[in-house]
Amino acid sequence: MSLFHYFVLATLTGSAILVILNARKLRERLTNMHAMIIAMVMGMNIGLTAGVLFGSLYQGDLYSSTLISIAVGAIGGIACGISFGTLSSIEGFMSGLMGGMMGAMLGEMISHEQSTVMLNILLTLTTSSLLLFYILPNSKGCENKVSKKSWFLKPLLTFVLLLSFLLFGNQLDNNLALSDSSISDKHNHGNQNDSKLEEAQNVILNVHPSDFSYSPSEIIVEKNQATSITLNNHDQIDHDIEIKNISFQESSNSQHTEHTTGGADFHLHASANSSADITFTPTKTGIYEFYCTIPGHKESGMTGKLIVK
Ligand SMILES: [Cu+2]
Repeated sequence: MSLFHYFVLATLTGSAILVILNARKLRERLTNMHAMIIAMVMGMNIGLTAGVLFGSLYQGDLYSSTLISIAVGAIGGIACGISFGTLSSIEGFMSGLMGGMMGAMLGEMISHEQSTVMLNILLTLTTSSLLLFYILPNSKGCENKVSKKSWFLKPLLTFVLLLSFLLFGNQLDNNLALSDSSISDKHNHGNQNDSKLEEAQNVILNVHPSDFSYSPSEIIVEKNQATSITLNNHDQIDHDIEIKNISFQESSNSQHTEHTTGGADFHLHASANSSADITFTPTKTGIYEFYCTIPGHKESGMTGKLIVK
């Protein structure tokens, strides 16, 4: 459901409420036939519009869209007829039922873009049909003459109001398209981040057999740039890297902490004869000491320096 769809449903509900209000006010001026025509037109319009809406929303599931649409159409039709009496209610009910069924089939068959156009047409029909209240009583004959000079302004005003209202609804659809494109922009932005990851500064640290040292033992990286550290352990025993109190954002870690000693901020563990890597972004400059946490290794010289510029 997009904003435009909510707009359509709100307009349908508003139209039905306007019919109820107008019916109460103008009931005396309308004949039974007038009332039945209004109930039928409104019920049919509401059913058709709701049908196209749900038909296009639930494309591929005509059963559900038909059920929902005939329910909406029938309720709308009854609502439009109930203030006039039983006959009009029945008329509205059947028209809504039929409109909902036909609308759902139409919505099922047409594309999304076509359904937007169709919804606009049907919405125009529905809202314009409200004018029946003002056209029908006059056709009785008694009030048919032009009494005020401003009479021609009314249809014009109505037209302008209706047009701006519907344009507003369409704007919702455009906004949706805009937000869709901004989502894809964000997506592209995400891709840019991905390519930044690919451009990450790569640091490879080797640990040679029985050497108890890192090669190289000093690494320089740049602040706020994605950095990947690969620890290639060629030794027969496990080694790792630990850096305390370093500010960084971790992006990925192939092998997570296996034997952290308390308070460690950064940890990368490589099992015997294997390698491990971590991608992170250092967020503070400084010189950090790194070392191996396996007992005795640090003391044997497994230390190094990470300089964040
Ligand atoms: Cu070690």
